[in-house]
Amino acid sequence: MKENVGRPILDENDRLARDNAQKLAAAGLTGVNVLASPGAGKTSLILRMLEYLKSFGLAGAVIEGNAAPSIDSERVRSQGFPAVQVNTGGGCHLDAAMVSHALLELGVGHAVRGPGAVFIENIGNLICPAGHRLGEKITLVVASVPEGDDKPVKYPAAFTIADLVALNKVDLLESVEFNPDAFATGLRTVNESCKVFEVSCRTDQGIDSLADWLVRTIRI
Ligand SMILES: Nc1nc2c(ncn2[C@@H]2O[C@H](COP(=O)(O)OP(=O)(O)OP(=O)(O)O)[C@@H](O)[C@H]2O)c(=O)[nH]1
Ligand SMILES: [Mg+2]
Ligand SMILES: [Zn+2]
Repeated sequence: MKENVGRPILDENDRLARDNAQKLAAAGLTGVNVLASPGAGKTSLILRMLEYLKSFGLAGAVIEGNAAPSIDSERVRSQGFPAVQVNTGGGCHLDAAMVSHALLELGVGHAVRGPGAVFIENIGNLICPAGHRLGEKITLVVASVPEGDDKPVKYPAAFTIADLVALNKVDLLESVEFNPDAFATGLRTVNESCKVFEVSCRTDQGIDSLADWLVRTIRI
């Protein structure tokens, strides 16, 4: 019984998510849903990807989901990229209706056209964002070294649906207890096929490889 309570809302969400996906595809854009804990490095990594896409002549824009102020969207705009803010008013995930409004505000199909990507920075939380499709083609989960190597097994909901996992802040491997093999083994128990890149937004290690994969996927 309990499982059925949320069902109609989720179906409506899935319908809107399909509309968003179609709108993005029609504009030549790939939606990337970025999931992570607070502070894992979502905005930092999105900014690196935007710079990389730009260097390849590809478009990039961001929908910033935040429970409160517009610090992240201002950070993206100050680097010269289009961004809109979605304030959830304390809510812990984005849904497809919020993204639908944000796509309009961003001017997808008009001001923002592909080929390229629209990154959707979800609320920092590895649980319920995993249960809401937004219209993305790629789900990127960002984990970071200071969070510990057990996150994939503790938060399987997010890691299971990932197409791409970025293990960020590898520059801190020397100073934090983190076993990369344990992380990789845990991840493979919940997701056999996702692509994994070890990266650092501070030293730029691994950023090229991750961005290359993204560019190739956008162009397919
Ligand atoms: N050492 C190190 N610090 C990093 C790296 N990437 C990001 N940071 C730092 O981590 C902090 C959080 O980075 P953000 O990019 O704001 O993370 P976020 O996931 O967008 O954070 P929220 O939006 O608040 O959930 C900042 O102080 C960054 O400078 C990295 O690769 N190495
Ligand atoms: Mg952020
Ligand atoms: Zn939630």
